Amino acid sequence: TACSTGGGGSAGGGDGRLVLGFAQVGAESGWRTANTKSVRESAEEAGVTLKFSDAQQKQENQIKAIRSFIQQRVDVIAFSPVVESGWDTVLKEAKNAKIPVVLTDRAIDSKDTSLYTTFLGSDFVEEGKKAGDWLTEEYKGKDGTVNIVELQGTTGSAPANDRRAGFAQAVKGDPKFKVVASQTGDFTRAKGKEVMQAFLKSQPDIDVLYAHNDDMALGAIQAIEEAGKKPGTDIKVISVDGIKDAFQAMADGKINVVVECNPLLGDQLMDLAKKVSKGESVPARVKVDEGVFTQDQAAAALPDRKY
Ligand code: GZL
Repeated sequence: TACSTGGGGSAGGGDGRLVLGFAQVGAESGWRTANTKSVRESAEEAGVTLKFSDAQQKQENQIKAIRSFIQQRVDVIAFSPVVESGWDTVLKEAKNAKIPVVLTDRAIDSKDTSLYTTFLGSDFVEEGKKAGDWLTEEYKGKDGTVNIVELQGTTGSAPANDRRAGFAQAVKGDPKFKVVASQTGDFTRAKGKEVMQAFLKSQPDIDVLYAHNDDMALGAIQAIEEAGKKPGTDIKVISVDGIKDAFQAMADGKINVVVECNPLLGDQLMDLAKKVSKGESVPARVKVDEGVFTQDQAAAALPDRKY
């Protein structure tokens, strides 16, 4: 069949519509649900035929999905890599099939940057740094050790690695900040609660929780309250993402600051996919705008939150 767009061929039956294969991480968090909704809605609006797979947070399922998209000869493949490593083989297969690949949300650590055309997503090191900067500001001029426990995102994922690095970088200048425990909560509420329960048992004195996403923070808040402590007061809570439930928790005084991570990538993804399929040049890196929200801003911002 004639290739309708790019080198991919016309998996959509040659009706001229772009066919995009999207291999999503899973449905582990409020952020992910919002990201999926954005991709689906934007594909609809852009007239893009979307083939969507949910990998339940397993790399082997994402690899299977990408292979299936290659078999179906989609025009473009996009995915959010659940972890940073282990993608070269399958992405070489996509390259050999002349199907361009767009990374969205999370990045990979492959040395071969020819394996994907562009990366659309946040700067997670910057997000970690914003979290650490808030903490150093909060404790400016106060002495005495500040004991921090950290709920890391999915082991091996770019957001977990980079949010940890950015935070550590921001607080390393002041020895009063001590990360006394750091463990993955896999970006989920259930695991975040479970690990926070363990921290509360093993750590005699916790001043701050730094959670790599809101879902783990919200799970941890339940554990903190069940332990008879006040989240946001006895234990300060720093979180990342900015889902509505986190804004509500901030308004309720249970989270102190949320570093925003924008999941609404759908429109930019469709625009990039169309350009890439036509062989038009696109930037190698497309960042997204995002801010930081503190408790005093939460109530006013809540009505306008889109996810
Ligand atoms: C970040 C994204 C992370 C979110 C989590 O861009 O990959 O994965 O912070 C989600 O909520 O599970």
